Amino acid sequence: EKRSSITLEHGAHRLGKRTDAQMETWRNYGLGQFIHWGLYAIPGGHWNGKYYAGAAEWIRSWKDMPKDAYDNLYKEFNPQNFNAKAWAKQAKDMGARYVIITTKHHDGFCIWPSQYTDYTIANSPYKKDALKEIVEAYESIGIDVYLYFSIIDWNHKGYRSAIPETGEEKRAYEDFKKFTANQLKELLRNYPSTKGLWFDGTWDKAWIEQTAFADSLEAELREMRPGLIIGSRFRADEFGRRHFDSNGDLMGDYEQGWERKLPNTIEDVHGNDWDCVMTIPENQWGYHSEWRGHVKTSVELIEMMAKSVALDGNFVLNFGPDGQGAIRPEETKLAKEIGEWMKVNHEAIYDCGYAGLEKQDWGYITKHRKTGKYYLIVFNIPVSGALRIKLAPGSDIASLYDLAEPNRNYSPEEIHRSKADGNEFFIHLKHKPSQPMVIVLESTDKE
Ligand code: FHN
Repeated sequence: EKRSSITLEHGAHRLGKRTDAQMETWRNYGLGQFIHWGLYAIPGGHWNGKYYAGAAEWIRSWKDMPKDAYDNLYKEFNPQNFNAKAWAKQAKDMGARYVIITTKHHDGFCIWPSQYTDYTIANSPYKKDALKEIVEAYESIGIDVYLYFSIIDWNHKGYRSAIPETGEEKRAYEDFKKFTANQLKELLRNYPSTKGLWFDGTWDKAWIEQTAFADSLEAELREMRPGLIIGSRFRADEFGRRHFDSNGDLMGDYEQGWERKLPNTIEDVHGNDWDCVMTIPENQWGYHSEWRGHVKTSVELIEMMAKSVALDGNFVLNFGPDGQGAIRPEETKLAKEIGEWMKVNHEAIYDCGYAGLEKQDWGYITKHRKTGKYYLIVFNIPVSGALRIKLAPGSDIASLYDLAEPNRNYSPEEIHRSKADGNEFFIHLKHKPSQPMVIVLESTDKE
């Protein structure tokens, strides 16, 4: 519900979800892969033997990192182990249906040969267009590609986080705006098969003030590429509101605010599409050679994915290949484990969303958007061994089976129906699985 309704020129231009086919595809992905790959992968969170405790892709901003040294790293960018086909194959085996790749992070280094700056891969010893290799490899294996683009650009002379009203700085920022627009159009021209832009680095005061410019640039980009998908991080409204405009309406096609965190209830997502982008360690996106603190397990990640889908979102897991282009063994192991689970259980994730049933403590319930089947994704088996489920009034269980064992229906002895509340059932489990399990429930619901 709208909180207020003032007239906005640069607020949301659409209320409610997009209903076109491209967005429908996006909504149904379930699982995506994020890749942060750029010059920061070379130092990998260290400089001169010192450990940088921040996110590896931010190392340039560290007091112990000489800026000159960082800005010359492109002369060493020559990833000999980079194999886009191997990345794509691993993502596919994990079960990812889309990838978001950093074309340019805050440092400004472009992994495509942009004609608008010299700070690109074309001037590195690698020379080749890595972005093109990535787009081709992923698409040829059936994974849709989205382009991450940082508005913050520490390399561009005109970039500022804040600018005065007039004067030279202001003029230089105008050049920066032009440059940004040029690069975005160049990306859409050069990689016409990609599906959307994933914006980042849009929180600076200077950028927030570019309301009209950003709004018209977004319109131009959308016009260039009908169906293009852009999230809520690109622009602010005329009152400086980001993501949600001054009326509380979402700007862009989906909410991009779920970074390293998840909503807890369906109310938290306000009926919008959304994605959650998640790191494997606590806060490292680019390659850091030494992960400290908690590193998530595959079961934790699968749980986050299930929770995302159960709340109508996509889950996007980040990978940070190293300076030679190799994906680190820890990530490879997790991708493999998630892939093994997905091989058996992907039906509970793909093309599924919010089930509309009461949340239960044992896990998450998703619902297939076409078949209407419910998937009970179980993470915490109660000591009683009985899983409670509450169906819609008047509906009954038509069939119940484990996704891993579709030919064995649960027997009547295993399903207890509550007498007091006819829609409440208890499913008695005979075994405790070592992995999160999925039970398929077909109900007698008529929709
Ligand atoms: O500063 C970046 C960070 O390095 C990383 O790219 C994440 C990914 O969503 N975005 C920014 C922080 O919000």
